[in-house]
Amino acid sequence: MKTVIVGFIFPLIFLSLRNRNRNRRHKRQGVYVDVGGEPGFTVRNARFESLVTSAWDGVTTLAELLEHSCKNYGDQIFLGSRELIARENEVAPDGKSFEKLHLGGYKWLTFRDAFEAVVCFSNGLAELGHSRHERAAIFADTRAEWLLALQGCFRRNVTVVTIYASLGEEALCHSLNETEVTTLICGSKELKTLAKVRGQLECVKRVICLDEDIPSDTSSALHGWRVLSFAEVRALGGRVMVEADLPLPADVAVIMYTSGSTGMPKGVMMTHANMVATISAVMRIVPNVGRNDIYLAYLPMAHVLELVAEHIVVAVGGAIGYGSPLTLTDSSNKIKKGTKGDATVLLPTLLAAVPAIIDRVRYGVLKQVDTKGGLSKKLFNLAYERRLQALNGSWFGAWGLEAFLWNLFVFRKIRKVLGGHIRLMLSGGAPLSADAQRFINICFSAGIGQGYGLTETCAGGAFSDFDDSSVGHVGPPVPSSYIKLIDWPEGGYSINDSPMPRGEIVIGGTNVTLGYFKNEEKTRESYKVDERGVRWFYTGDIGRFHADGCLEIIDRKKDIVKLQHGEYVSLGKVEAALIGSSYVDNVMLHADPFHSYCVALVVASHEALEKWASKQGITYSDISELCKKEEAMKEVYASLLKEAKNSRLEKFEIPAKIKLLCNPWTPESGLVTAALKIKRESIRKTFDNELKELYSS
Ligand SMILES: *[C@@H]1O[C@H](CO)[C@@H](O)[C@H](O)[C@H]1NC(C)=O
Ligand SMILES: *[C@@H]1O[C@H](CO)[C@@H](O)[C@H](O)[C@H]1NC(C)=O
Ligand SMILES: *[C@@H]1O[C@H](CO)[C@@H](O)[C@H](O)[C@H]1NC(C)=O
Ligand SMILES: CC(=O)N[C@H]1CO[C@H](CO)[C@@H](O)[C@@H]1O
Repeated sequence: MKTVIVGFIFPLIFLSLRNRNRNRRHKRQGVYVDVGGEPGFTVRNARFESLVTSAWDGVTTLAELLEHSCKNYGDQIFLGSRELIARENEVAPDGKSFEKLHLGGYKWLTFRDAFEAVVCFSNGLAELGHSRHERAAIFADTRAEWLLALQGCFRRNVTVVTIYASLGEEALCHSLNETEVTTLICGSKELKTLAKVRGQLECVKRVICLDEDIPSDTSSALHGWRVLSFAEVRALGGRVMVEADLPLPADVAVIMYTSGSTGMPKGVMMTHANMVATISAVMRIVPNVGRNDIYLAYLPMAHVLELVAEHIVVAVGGAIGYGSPLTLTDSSNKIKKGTKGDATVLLPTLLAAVPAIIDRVRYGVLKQVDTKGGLSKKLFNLAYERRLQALNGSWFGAWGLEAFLWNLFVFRKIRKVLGGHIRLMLSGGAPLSADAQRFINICFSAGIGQGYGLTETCAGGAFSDFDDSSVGHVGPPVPSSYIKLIDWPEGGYSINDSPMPRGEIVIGGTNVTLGYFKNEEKTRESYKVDERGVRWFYTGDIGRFHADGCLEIIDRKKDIVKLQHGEYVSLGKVEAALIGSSYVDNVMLHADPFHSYCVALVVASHEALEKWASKQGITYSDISELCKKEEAMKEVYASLLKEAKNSRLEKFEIPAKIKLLCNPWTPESGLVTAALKIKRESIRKTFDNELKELYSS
């Protein structure tokens, strides 16, 4: 999905003396600004009169940013990776076997080591014959070598193409073909995928594998390609002296392929200036990020949020420890029982997360509390309730002895799940629910600010103040962007609406990217330059501005469908209501202009459904059989109706029929994006028959 919503969550301990929150709700954070281009209602960050471009003298590119930090922070630790002690197979009672990892402590590179590795890699790239006009691609999981290879390419003014690991083979070939990549940088896992599509990739000449052990079974399938390891390229570069070939701010740093909800992914061209502007802007509004911070990196680096977050840590001289979503906590899937997860070894102070991961942590905690039951459950609920009430008044007013005691006796153990030192969390991919925000506020003693941005605007957009505890909005524009609302008459949104101006969100400023690679038409559709030279990107999202200058996302243009009799249905709004049912793991509402009612595909929550079935005494051989049962469908539908009623949905908004599905929608299946947003087009295609059935029966 092209939208990357960026939410930031910030803890409060270090801010507790700055009692600025009492009048927070009435303080203006964004102010009206006069701009060129299409008429609309435009707001800028109240604290910065002009748009921010760079926070440092002489730093205008990502290559300069790294060099600057390596000079300043030389012997400090910088990039850490965990040692693999053992890979083991654990066999579950049902005979399935799972790979478990036994991981050791973090091994660190200092800033000096890292810079040396970057320079050697970049020299090696030149030695291999990669010319400056050719592009390189990185197709790998998040790890230290990812950042080193990226920066190595930058020192040769080589544009790097990034591809989500979950994009699928066709999209992978399309991206590599379109950008005529000659050097492909990947992990050994990805080599296997590449071996399968070798025949479709004509431009690729060489492959650099980030792992030492290149699987031998792939070598014959990769015929014609030169395959080297990262260490070999580094060693090659260490033996030669090659003058750096540094980029200019206007040169394209990254072509980031984003999984569009329709058709092939599009490559967004980001310049060095774009990236530096966003990094500088975000740093300015998040004070106190510094060299003592430790950041746990595990989200995909092909995601602009992660790329920006890691470079903020680079800029301030902090440390980055690498992990993965499957090894994050002690109870993560791939962690061998009795050994430690990434967070408990690293003890990070900063963390980025998608709301789905925050929800997973939240459900984990609530489940544990539930299982314990008795007094400790009562205590937790009491503590949670007290803190919630306190939060409702003023976040800082609530920071007293009582809070201290609750934290000491109830929440301290919960904080330990993520190491116990988290000061600041970044959340991206989707809007964070108010419940999840409160959960982090309370259980992790962390204040939450939410933000909003897109790959096309280089993650620039809106960003709420870090000590703002109100829910439901994404804050004022970041200091590198203007946010404009324009009328959308067909959808019934206008900037003259009362009580707040509403309309399509258009983002302008330093951070707006150049457009889509080799796609003039789509670029012209979504980007415009006004008479004053400011670039604007049309997001297709619908928002409204609160009186304090904070933006709230209320809808999406594409997600509003007109039914046969002319009523407009907002798919996202209805889905958000229906997903409240405990039986629903995921849901997609389908509406079209040829019918007067809508229908829904519902992925059942196995746990809730099985619990219900055992209560009812319903027998079934497996969960897929249970999902097919008429009673199950009826039970789920009844609970959807209840949710719909609670959310006051109109009759035409409520699905007239539903299909209960059993298999979860995962990024691997291509039905949701890496950020776990549903991909309507793919789901529609996959369940075409089911949808037809729903309309015909
Ligand atoms: C960097 O590479 C791009 C694309 O090949 C080229 O247009 C640009 O002039 C180069 N920049 C410098 C400073 O040579
Ligand atoms: C990529 O290019 C090759 C050769 O030009 C072609 O055979 C293949 O179908 C292309 N694949 C995609 C997904 O565009
Ligand atoms: C918080 O305040 C709102 C209104 O300001 C109220 O509706 C809600 O019930 C309160 N919640 C708690 C837990 O006190
Ligand atoms: C790369 C890019 O789009 N740069 C523009 C950023 O915004 C400033 C002013 O808003 C323009 O002058 C730049 O050309």
